[in-house]
Order: sequence, then structure tokens, then C-alpha cells
Amino acid sequence: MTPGGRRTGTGHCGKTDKVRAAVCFAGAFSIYSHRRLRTDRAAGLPMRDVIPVKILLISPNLSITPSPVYPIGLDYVAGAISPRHEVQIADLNEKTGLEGMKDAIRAYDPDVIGLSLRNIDNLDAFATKSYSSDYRRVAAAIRQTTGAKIILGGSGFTIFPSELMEALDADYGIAGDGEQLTLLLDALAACGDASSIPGVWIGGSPCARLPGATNRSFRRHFDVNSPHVRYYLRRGGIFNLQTKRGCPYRCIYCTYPHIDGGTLRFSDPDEVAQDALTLQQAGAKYLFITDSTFNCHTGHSLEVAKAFIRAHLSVPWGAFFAPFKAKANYYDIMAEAGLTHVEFGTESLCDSVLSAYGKPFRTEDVFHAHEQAADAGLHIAHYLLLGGPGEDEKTLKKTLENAETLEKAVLIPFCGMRIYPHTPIHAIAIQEGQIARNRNLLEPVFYSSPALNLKTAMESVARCAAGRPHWIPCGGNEESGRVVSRLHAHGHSGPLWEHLIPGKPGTPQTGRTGRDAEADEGPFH
Ligand code: B12
Ligand code: SF4
Repeated sequence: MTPGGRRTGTGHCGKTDKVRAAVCFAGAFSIYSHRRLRTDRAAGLPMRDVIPVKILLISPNLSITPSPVYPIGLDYVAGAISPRHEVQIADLNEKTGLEGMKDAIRAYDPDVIGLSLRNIDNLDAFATKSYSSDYRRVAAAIRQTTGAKIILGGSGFTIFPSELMEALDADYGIAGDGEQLTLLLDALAACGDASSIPGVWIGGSPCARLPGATNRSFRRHFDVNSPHVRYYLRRGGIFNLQTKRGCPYRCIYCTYPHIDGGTLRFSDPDEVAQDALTLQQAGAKYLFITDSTFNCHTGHSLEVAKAFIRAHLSVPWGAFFAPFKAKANYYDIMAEAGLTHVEFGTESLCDSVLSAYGKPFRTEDVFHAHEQAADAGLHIAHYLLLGGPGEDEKTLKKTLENAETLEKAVLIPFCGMRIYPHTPIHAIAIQEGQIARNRNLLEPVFYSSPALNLKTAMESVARCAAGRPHWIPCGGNEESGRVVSRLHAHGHSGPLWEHLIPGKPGTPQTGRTGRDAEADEGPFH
């Protein structure tokens, strides 16, 4: 048996022995153990003078709702493994599906394929779309094309490692920070024991491993000449940026502390600003900050904003914010730094429900934060998560009524709390007998408040949303994604909510352009 457990021998398409050795299977030890150590100056790390492994990192995420998402995670994985190893990124949005992917594999002939599994499903309890069967097809197509080892990673994988290792019959997986791939490749190169690396899963060997966190600073490898970068430039020019990892809170339904860790790990604000400038110079028209919650550390978020101002960044950006009461002029500084869109993770506008959800704020804070952001001239969206523990008809009514008072905001309600492992809602659902302890949750299961039927909740939301484009249940659907894509192709960028909000420029009250009318007539409502 190899460290990978299963796939030695001829492989699936007759890969050469040299290639198999390069990713350390039985014969590789002899190659690597006779090499001397040298220093990789660029990375500042000791490295072995080895045949570099060729790695193709694949993003199979074809979702366009609310817009196509640039695979930023792969930039970080590439940053960690290059220049030590040879790496290319294949984004299936740009490669036009499985056939394009197969061509890319044949052309590059990689030793290892890293598959980024981001979305598991669309979080919609009523029009559920699960992506696991798509991923099975992707893995099967890879196997048909190459004998390269498959290593899984990504936020979806971090939530469901054992389920996805099994479903995709993968060789390895890395839960948590993808930067750990360097350690895995080193271990494989040295025929060492990969099982001791935090976060690493090995196909065929049962284990229960927590996500690994890298203790090095995160290094992003953004290549403006990559074909997939051009794809996002053509489709609205939305790129993304990370300023820190982790979230110190523990809201009962949330996977983020499991994915990114509960301890905040900060990037240097000036380096973040340099990354943002690089994206701007590449042609980005809008940046989304991917942090779990941008303002959960006020000081760092302000430092980042000030670094943007110093760097004369001019590209507009948005981020997830918690609706905390902010310091005076906090949102003014953010606006000066280029923030245009605030996405509040509000979830409920009823204090008893906020408390049951474990949220670190109350309704009064939401109103306050909303007003502060609105006064700074920002476009605002509030996400709502309805029907969780503590929700009944009265609390739902209160939330929907309060939502109506949030002026000039887009409202993005989700009905039904998706049950994920490693979250308090998982334990609550087991305790209430809604799911069995050993239930496989890869196919979506939603919590339903004993005091409120989810269908009734959805009907109330549908009534609120009817004919009102600024209500976007479940973040939109594939059809609305297509409308947004069309608008992006016509030169619009960003989330485009300002076209949906009553009383904002471009809406029916103030007269619209043809393009704006296209957005309103689209299936947002
Ligand atoms: C920001 C964000 C958004 C933004 C994205 C904006 C943008 N332009 O980037 C918006 C609001 C648009 C969004 C939308 C959606 N999102 Co979202 N989003 C996130 C969030 C908070 C951060 C993602 C991110 O970029 N992280 C930063 C990067 C650097 O990390 P990363 O990609 O995970 O990569 C790291 C590791 O995962 C790993 N890695 C990644 N790939 C690989 C590959 C290999 C081989 C290896 C070894 C490692 C590896 O290494 C990287 C560096 O350490 C996550 C939650 C979270 N905390 O992760 C949810 C999350 C990814 N979203 C999720 C979902 C479901 C969605 C939507 C489907 C929701 C909806 N119905 O609208 C849509 C889908 C959009 C689309 N087109 O794909 C889920 C996905 C899992 C699931 N439950 O299905 C998550 C995990 C949240 C959750 N509920 O659990 N999202
Ligand atoms: S919902 Fe937001 S604040 Fe709460 S744990 Fe998740 S990321 Fe943190």
C-alpha cells in the first residue's frame, strides 16, 4: 500500500513511473532522499531540489447566482506551492464545462489535480440545488482523462470531508487552509506520513480530522494573464479580496468558524491594499471582501480602509458586515475608502430570535447600523434567516414588519436553516429529533422551527416580495443570475441592488434607463 492507500500500479491512463514517483508513491523515496536541500529564495523556505510536481488546480463552480465568483482560494493555494511546484488554474466557467476541462488536462498533463469544492448546495429549502452529483461527474471525467492523483479542498470540502472523500473516491483531501498542500506535497515527496499533517484526509483510510490552519502569512498568486482572469473581466469585472481569516462568534447555524477558525488571523493592511491595487490595475470594476465579517475587528477594518485611502484605490467594493452599532464616522471612513455596498448579516429583526440564533447584536443595533451606513450614502442589503429555533408566526411577523422600516435597503430572506455538521444547530436538530445523529447531511436538510411551518413562513415572504424587486428571496435564482450576467456583459458591475431599491436612482420612481428596466423586469421578483 502507498501513502495514498489505493491507487498505485498502472494508474488510470498509463501515467509514466517518473510522474508517479514525482508525487511520491512507493518508488519516490529513492529519488527524493538523494537530493540535497536548497533554499527557495522567493518563498524563503528550505526546499528539496526535486523534480517539480505539475499541479492543475480546478474550480468546477459554475454557479452564476448572484454572479460568477472568481476562485480566489486557488490563488492562495497557487501562492503557497509555486514557484516550488509548477501550477496552473483551470476554471470551468472559462473552460466551458467537462470537455474543456478534459482538453486542459490533456494539454497540461499534470501529476496532481487539486479540485476546489466550494458550493455544496444553494441554501434554498424550496428550490434546492445540490452540487454533489456535479462534482461526482467532474471527478469521473478526471479519472477518464488522467491517472493524476486527485486532492480535494475548498470550503465545501471542509464542511463535508468524509462524505466527499467517499463520494468522489479521492486520493487526498485538505480541510481548512489550502496552504497545507505544500506540507502534503513535501510529505509525499519524502514518502513521509501525510496523516500527521493537520487537515489532511487520505482516501480509503478512515479518519476524523479537524481543518488545518497555516501559521505562515497568506501569499496570493494572481496572474493577470490567466485565461480565467479574462473571463471575470468580461463578466462584470467582479474580483475578490481577503483581509483576514476567522470569526470569533458562534452563531448557531454558521459554518464560518469551522471553515476559517475561531481565532482572527490578519493580513497586513498595506499588503491588502497592494493586492487591491493589483486587481484594479488588472481591470477589476468591483471588489468583494470575502472575510466572514469585515467589521468583527473594528480596528483592523479601519486600518484596511485607511490603507486603501493611502493607496488611492478607486475601485468600488463591498463586504459582509455585522450590524453592530459603529463608532461615529466609521462608515464615512469606509465610504471614503471606496466601500459602496454593505451586506448586513442581520438574520432576524426580533430580539428573542436573535438571542436563540446566538447573534452578537440586537434589533436596536441593526437600526442604528443601518442608519449609520445609509447616512454615509452606502447601498445596503440585509440578509434574513427565517424559521430557525425560536421562530413562530408572531416573531416572523415582527421581523417582516421591522424589515419594511429599513429604508432604501435590499432584503435577502432565506427560509429554513441549513443543518451543517460542527454547528450548534446540528446538535439542536438531533436533540429535537429532527434528524438522526448519523444522518448524512451532504444532501441538504433544513431545520424547521416546531412553532412555525416553513411553508407558511415562505408564503409570508412571498407575499412581501411580490412585485417588489428589492426583496430577493434566497439570494435570487439561476434565472436572476442570468439577468445579472447580461447586465454585467452590458458594462454594469457590482451587486446592482441600487437598480432594485425604491427611491434610488434608476428605479421606477425616478425614471430608468433601458438597461435598468431590464434588471427590474428580470426574475428578481
Ligand atoms: C464571500 C462569500 C460569498 C460571496 C462571494 C463574493 C465574491 N465575489 O467572492 C457571495 C455573497 C457572492 C456568495 C455567494 C454564494 N455563496 Co458564499 N461564501 C462566501 C464566504 C464567506 C467566503 C468565501 C471565500 O472567498 N473565502 C476566502 C477564500 C480565500 O477561501 P476559500 O475559497 O475557501 O479557499 C481556501 C480553502 O478553502 C482552500 N481551498 C480552496 N480550494 C482548494 C482546492 C484545493 C485542492 C485545496 C487543497 C484547498 C483549497 O484553500 C484556500 C486558502 O486557504 C464563504 C464562507 C467561508 N467563510 O468560507 C461562503 C460560502 C462559500 N458560500 C456558500 C454558498 C452556499 C453560497 C451561495 C450558493 C449562496 C446563495 N444561494 O446565494 C452563493 C454562490 C455564489 C457562486 N456564484 O458561487 C457556502 C458554500 C458551502 C455550501 N453550504 O454549499 C459557504 C461556505 C457559506 C456556508 N453557508 O457555509 N458567497
Ligand atoms: S454568522 Fe457571522 S458573526 Fe456569526 S459566526 Fe458566522 S461569520 Fe461569525
